[in-house]
Amino acid sequence: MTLSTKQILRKYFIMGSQNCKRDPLIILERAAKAGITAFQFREKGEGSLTGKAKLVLGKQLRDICREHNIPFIVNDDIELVNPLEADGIHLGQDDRSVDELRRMYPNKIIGLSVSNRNEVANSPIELVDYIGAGPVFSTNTKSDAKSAVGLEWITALRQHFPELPIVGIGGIQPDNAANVLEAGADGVSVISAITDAPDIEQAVVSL
Ligand code: TZP
Ligand code: MG
Repeated sequence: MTLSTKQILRKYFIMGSQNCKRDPLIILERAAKAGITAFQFREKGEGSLTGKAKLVLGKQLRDICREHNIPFIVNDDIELVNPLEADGIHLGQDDRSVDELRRMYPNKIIGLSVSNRNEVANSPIELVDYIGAGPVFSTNTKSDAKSAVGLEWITALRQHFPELPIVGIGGIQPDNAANVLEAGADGVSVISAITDAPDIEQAVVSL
């Protein structure tokens, strides 16, 4: 069964080893079995792996995704796309340009983060497969996260782009995920809601 991009975004788990207090492979394996629909390898920030160790972990995580038929997306690590045979790449506003990446990878999933109207106006939205909107709520997971933009941002994007796949990010937990979907998102992307969950299966199911 091939999922549409909107379906892929429904429960989008993002993680790197720096987010994990337990073995990242076990966390991903459990999350995959419980029903996540996409995974993003985001090995970045304080305590993250680099070089060979990063590549080795990425391959192990990719293999878990393959086993469970879950798209494997890398976070702006362009140099990892080929060695990890990633299904897609997620770009921030300060990363390589969408135009360039689309030329390099015509058939891969390309996602782009947008936090405000100015970023939308300056981005080639027609070239991306989905947008990540946020931070919806405040988060402690990303030290340089912009300030929370609220559910209003999701609603505004949905009004402006009725058909575009949109995923919310930032501070999303089982108790507020439904609000993000009601505001117009196709799905929720989360880090700590899964990495820090006492019961991973329950967290994934209730997102
Ligand atoms: N981009 C915007 S907020 C954020 C990223 C990567 C962190 C999301 O982490 P959490 O734990 O789901 O709030
Ligand atoms: Mg980035």
